[in-house]
Amino acid sequence: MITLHADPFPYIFDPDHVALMCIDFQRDFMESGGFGESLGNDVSHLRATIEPTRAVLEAFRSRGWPVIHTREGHRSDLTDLFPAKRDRGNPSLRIGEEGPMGRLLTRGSAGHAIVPELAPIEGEVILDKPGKGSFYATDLETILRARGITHLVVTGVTTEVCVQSTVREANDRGFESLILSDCTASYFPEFHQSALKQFSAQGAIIGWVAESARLLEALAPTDAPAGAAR
Ligand code: C5J
Repeated sequence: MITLHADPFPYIFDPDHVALMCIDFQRDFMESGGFGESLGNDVSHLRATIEPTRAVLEAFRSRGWPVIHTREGHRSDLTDLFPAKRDRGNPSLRIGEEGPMGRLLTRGSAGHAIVPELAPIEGEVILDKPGKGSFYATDLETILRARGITHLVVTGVTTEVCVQSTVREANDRGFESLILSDCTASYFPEFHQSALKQFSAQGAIIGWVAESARLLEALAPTDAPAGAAR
C-alpha cells in the first residue's frame, strides 16, 4: 500500500489497483485559437499544469501503471451535440465551426488533440467523450472494472468543469479519487480553489486533494523497472 499526505487526511492506495486520469489536456482548451479562447477565456492559466503533470505521467509510465487520457469533442456531423451545449457562452465561434486549429471541439481537428507535452503513448487508453463527465456516454466504467482499478489519480482541465464532473461521477460509482492541485487548473483561479475545497470538504465527500510533490515523494521508495505494463 502507498500512503501520502493529502487533504483532508492521508490517501492510501494499492498500486495494483490505481490509474492516472489525464482529463482533456487538449489544444482546444490549452492553446490560443481553440474552443476555450473562443469563449473569452485566458488560456495561459492552464499552462502551469503541464510540467507537474508530465512528471506524474512519467512516474506512472516508468512503473507500468495504467494511464487514461480523455478528450472532449464531437462527431464530425455533430449528431452528438445538444443545443444545450452548442448554444452556451455566446462564443465568437461555435463548436464545429472552423477556427485557427480546425473545427472547434470536433474529433479529428488539430485543436482536439492532446498537447504534445502530454501526448499519449502506445498502450495508454484514449477516451473520447461528448460531455463534461468522463463516464457519460463512454465505456470508462467498463475499462476500469475490467482492469480492477479502484483508485484514480486525477489531473486535467478545467477543475470546476470536466474534472469536477468526472470525480463526482467516479465517487457515485465507488472509485476513490485523488485530485492533484497543481495538475489541474481553471480559467478562473478562484473557481479552481473553490472546487478543490469542495472535493475534500466533509471528510473527502468527493475525494482527496494533494500537490503532485506529495504523490511523487510517496512513490519514490517504490521505484520499479520500466516496461512492466499491466
Ligand atoms: C470545458 C472542460 N471547460 N474540459 N471543458 O468546457 O473542462
